[in-house]
Amino acid sequence: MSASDASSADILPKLTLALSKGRILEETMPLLKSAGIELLEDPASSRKLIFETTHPQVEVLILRASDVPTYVEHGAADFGVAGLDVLMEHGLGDVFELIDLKIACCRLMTAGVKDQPLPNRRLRVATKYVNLARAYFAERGQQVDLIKLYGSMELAPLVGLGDLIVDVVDTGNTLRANGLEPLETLHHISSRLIANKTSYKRKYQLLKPILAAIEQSLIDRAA
Ligand code: PRT
Ligand code: MG
Repeated sequence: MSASDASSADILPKLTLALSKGRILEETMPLLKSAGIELLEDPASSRKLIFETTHPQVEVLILRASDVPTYVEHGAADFGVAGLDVLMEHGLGDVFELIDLKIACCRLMTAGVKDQPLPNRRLRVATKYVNLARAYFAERGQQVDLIKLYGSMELAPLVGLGDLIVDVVDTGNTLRANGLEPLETLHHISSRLIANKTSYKRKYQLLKPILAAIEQSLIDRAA
């Protein structure tokens, strides 16, 4: 590479993409590949948090799933992938939701101890989705006490921390393995491609072919 190549690469505008490790990263990678974007290193075996890609203008940030909307909202990342559960809990207002990627699908549900009737008093509900749980029970006119947790919700009812949980469920195996049963569905969930509003306008020329390639691979996938 000549000196002039290096300097022109430096001044090219960058697009920063926020992803989270695990199912979202795994299921987003094939879609990115269709847009010519592959990570140069495997995040599973690296402690890095910023990754270069085969696309000279795209870099990937690996974040905690629940932090993705915050990075995108503040423009610390230009675009990102987050579950609808995380987006709704965060509040959808300040980012553009561009594409339903139809990946990492699951349901946000209430669950309780299997075959155990609910007590006849104000229920206690343990969840990391306190905003969504509050809205759900308020809509039903049901007064509940919410207990905020950050993980392992399935444990709570087993040790008397709450009568119900609100959590995402895929196969239901984790509930069953812990003697719980799924009850009501609050929302059907999939992951969404979101963008910072300013980045979307300023970097549209850079984003456009990436969005088009992702949309095309979703069409091919559905066919
Ligand atoms: O783990 P961390 O606290 O950092 O964040 P996170 O749990 O939000 O991240 P991650 O990667 O686990 O989930 C990212 C997104 O994937 C979520 O926001 C959902 O939109 C989506 N998703 C899809 C799921 C599941 N399926 C899912 N099954 N997220 C979590 N789970 C959990 C579920 O709660 C259960 O504990 O996985 C476990 C196994 O599920 P079952 O029902 O198949 O047994
Ligand atoms: Mg998790």
